[in-house]
Amino acid sequence: MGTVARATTVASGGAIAPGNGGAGTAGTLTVSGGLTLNNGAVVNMDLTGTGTSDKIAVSGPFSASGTTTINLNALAGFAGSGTYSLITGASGISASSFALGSTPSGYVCTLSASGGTLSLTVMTPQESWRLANFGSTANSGNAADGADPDGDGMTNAQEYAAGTDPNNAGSVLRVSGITFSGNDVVVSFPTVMGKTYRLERSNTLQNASWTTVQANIAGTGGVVQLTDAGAAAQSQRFYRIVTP
Ligand SMILES: [Ca+2]
Repeated sequence: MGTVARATTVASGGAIAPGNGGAGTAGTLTVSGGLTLNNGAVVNMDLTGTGTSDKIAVSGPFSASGTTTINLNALAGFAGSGTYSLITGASGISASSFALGSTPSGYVCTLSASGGTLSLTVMTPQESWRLANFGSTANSGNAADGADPDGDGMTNAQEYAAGTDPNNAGSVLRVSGITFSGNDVVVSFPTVMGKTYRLERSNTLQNASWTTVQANIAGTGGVVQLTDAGAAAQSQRFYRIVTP
């Protein structure tokens, strides 16, 4: 879908966009006279399938100085999770020469380079979480959503939602303290920064009896205390903490 036979240099502020017609369509741009990326260069790439997305195929010498920004644009056929070869045939290419600019929303994108190929790995946030905690993106074995490898009674899917450590039985979402304060009950629980929580109460433990004490509780990374006003007068009351 296009060949540049001469030596190609992308200067600072200059942009290169493979594909038939450039941005908005996917294809391979062959640069047969070598490619030089100068600090501040921009590469705009459209993503569809893992084998059909934009790619720059280099033959001849390759060099990159400073940082080139790669902007990723998901087309209608974007395949999502997978590995995409962005630049091939670029002897000596290093991921440290590149920074990602815009990326598809809802995905975690990382760059890596090996053997002259710059590759893009696309993961869902949950796949990225599995990789960080279990070394695999696959929903299987210890990394399976329904598994509980640390034996704390919370499945991996629950620990992902709560932001807790699935390999540490001491890192778990639960009410950690209930104390009386005059006529009120004060409920404590450990939180994770960036997560939101809801405190619920029930007098009977019946499924339909749970009601919200407070919603949209912002995690701080520390223990949060909430007051259930007047609750000390109840003969019994139960609490649970949930994530939305
Ligand atoms: Ca667990």
